[in-house]
Amino acid sequence: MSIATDQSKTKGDVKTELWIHMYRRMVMIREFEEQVNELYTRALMPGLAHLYIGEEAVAVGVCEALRKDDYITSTHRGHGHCVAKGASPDRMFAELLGKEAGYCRGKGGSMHIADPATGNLGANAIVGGSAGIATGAALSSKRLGTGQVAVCFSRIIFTRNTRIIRRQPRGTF
Ligand SMILES: Cc1ncc(C[n+]2csc(CCOP(=O)(O)OP(=O)(O)O)c2C)c(N)n1
Repeated sequence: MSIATDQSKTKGDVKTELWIHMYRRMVMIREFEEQVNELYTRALMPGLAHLYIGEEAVAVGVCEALRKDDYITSTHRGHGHCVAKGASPDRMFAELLGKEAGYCRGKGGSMHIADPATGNLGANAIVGGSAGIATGAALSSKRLGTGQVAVCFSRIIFTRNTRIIRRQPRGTF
C-alpha cells in the first residue's frame, strides 16, 4: 500500500506524496459516508448504517502501515476500514443496496462487508466479535510463517475481565 518511489525523488517528495495519498483516502471515506448518509436518511437503503465520519484518520493511518495481504477485522462501524484497506467503493455501495455485485452478493449489507482480496476478514455486528477472528488469523500466519499481521479494529475495548478501558469518539449514528 506504500507509495512507489523513483530515484529522482527526494525523501521530502516521497513524504509529501504519502501524506497526499493518505489525505485523499481520508476524503474518499468521508465522501463515501456522506453518500451513505444521504441514501439512509432518504430511506433508499435497506438495513442500518453506522457512519465512520470523524474517524477517517484512524483507519487510514493503521492501514497505510499494513501490507495488502495483512489481515483486518472490523466493527459494526466498518466502512472506513474497508475503504482504507483498499476495497472498491462501487462494490461496497452495491452491498449496501442489496445488489448481486456487492461483496457479499448483497446479502450482508453495511455490517457484513468482507473482502478477502485485501485481507479484510469482515465487519462484525457483535461488539468484540472480531477479536477472536483476528486472533485466529494471526495464529494461522504464525503457524504458516507468512509474516502477515492481523489488526482488530475495535470501539469499546475490553480487558480480560471485560472492564471498559477506552472509548473512541462517536460518529453520526
Ligand atoms: C455482544 C454485543 N452486545 C451488545 C450489542 C448491542 N450493541 C450494538 S452497538 C452497541 C454499542 C457499541 O458501542 P461502541 O463499541 O462504543 O460503538 P459506537 O456505536 O458507540 O460507535 C451495543 C452495546 C452487540 N451488538 N453485541
